[in-house]
Amino acid sequence: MKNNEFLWGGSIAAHQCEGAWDKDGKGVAIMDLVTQGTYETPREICQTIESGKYYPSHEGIDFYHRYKEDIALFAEMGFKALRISIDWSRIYPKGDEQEPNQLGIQFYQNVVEELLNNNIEPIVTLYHFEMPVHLVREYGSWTNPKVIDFYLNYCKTMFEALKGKVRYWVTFNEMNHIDPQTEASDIFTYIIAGLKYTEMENKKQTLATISYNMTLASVKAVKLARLVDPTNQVGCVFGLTPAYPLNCDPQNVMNSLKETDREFYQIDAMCMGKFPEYKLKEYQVQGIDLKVSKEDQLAFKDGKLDFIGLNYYSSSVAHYEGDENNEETLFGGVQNPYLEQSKWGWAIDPTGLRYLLNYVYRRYGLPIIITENGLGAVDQMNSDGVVEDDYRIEYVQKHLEQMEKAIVEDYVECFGYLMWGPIDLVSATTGEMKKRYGFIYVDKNDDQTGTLTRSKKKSFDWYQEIIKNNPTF
Ligand code: BGP
Repeated sequence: MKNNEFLWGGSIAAHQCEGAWDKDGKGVAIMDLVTQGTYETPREICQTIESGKYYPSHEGIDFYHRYKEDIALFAEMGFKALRISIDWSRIYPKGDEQEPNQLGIQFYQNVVEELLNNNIEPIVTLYHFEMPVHLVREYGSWTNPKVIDFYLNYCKTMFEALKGKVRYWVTFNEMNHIDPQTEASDIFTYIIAGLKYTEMENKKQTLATISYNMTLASVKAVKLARLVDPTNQVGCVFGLTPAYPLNCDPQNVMNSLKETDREFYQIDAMCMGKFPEYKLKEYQVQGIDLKVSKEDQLAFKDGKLDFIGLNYYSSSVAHYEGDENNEETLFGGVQNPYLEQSKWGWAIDPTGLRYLLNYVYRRYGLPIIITENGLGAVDQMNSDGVVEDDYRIEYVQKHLEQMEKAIVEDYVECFGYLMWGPIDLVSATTGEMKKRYGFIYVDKNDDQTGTLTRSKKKSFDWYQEIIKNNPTF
């Protein structure tokens, strides 16, 4: 990539931190309809706004008004990069308008300017689950190819508005959780496309169509980004989970390979210049109607990614013969007896990061940036008002050690590490504030109390040292 310096930093998403959900002409996005849920039953969080519930994301951490203070703290830690997302509904409130909302554009221009003034490289995600609700209700979300055109129009507006300022773009965050081959969960189909899986008619066909249209939108956006500015570097972010075999029974090893590969077909389509034949054959057998037109074929050829963004939190154990009685984890499969889990049941597996970096790099040969990694935990302040989050330091430290091995010993081209949620923000899958990731504490609680004051956790100084001592690998 262009940078010689390793891109140390963090990742945040608009709907989890900005707040100001109905300010300055912003429309309603699907994530504005997510309220606090319980992690045991993620489906409960798919509520509608009319229910009168409290929505922590509506205020977020008020990044909308406090971005300068927050960026100053990131700069103090030594960040070289910050991944932000643009909330589509700030730019096109309903999604299908002719003219964009200038106040929305201005906000992101201000944020980007502030980052550049602090020598922080902006990495901008165009779709981190922030689709205007109007597009879901009136057009059926990504089931409708018209939505691809609305998305591209929005992308063009932002490529032009931030031309010469933003060099790294991300077309989508984690579309890979949409896979027609398996049962999906409401939470994933809801946050990605605003639709509940349980309410879908003809589930397989609907998921295949959503997935295909999003993949096509991504490759078309890549081409568009280059047309607007040939120096743009465009990637897509995937949330990947290696699935291990329960034991060396070859059948289980085979299951694990299939399970790991299951969410790779979109990446194949975005990196290999064509929608994969194996997926089309699978669709045919399952009675899913999906045709790749001549025009689409060209789009896949022309829209190959420049880099891959990897979100990594956890590994899983693949389904295996005879596991019917085992309880499923969020990532599918069964619990790994060799690994500890976070409070939210996510297996903590630093080696899985090295495994994935190798796997992805060897498959595509493209540069990779770690776009998310971190530990969701319940933080408590000590009597001096400091969060002593040694557990977070340990988590990140161990993952960084594995990342370093992948770069230095395995020769994986990895050009950055962006820790998820460097400042506490609202959790995406639970809608809660108590699941915290940050190096910076935000005084906000799920009972609607808190001053939103920022303070440094113990991990703040630790990450600052890491960045200072490791300019490159
Ligand atoms: C990823 C999302 C992020 C983030 C993270 C942690 O899948 O891209 O938006 O939220 O998961 O998840 P959670 O907030 O549910 O702990």
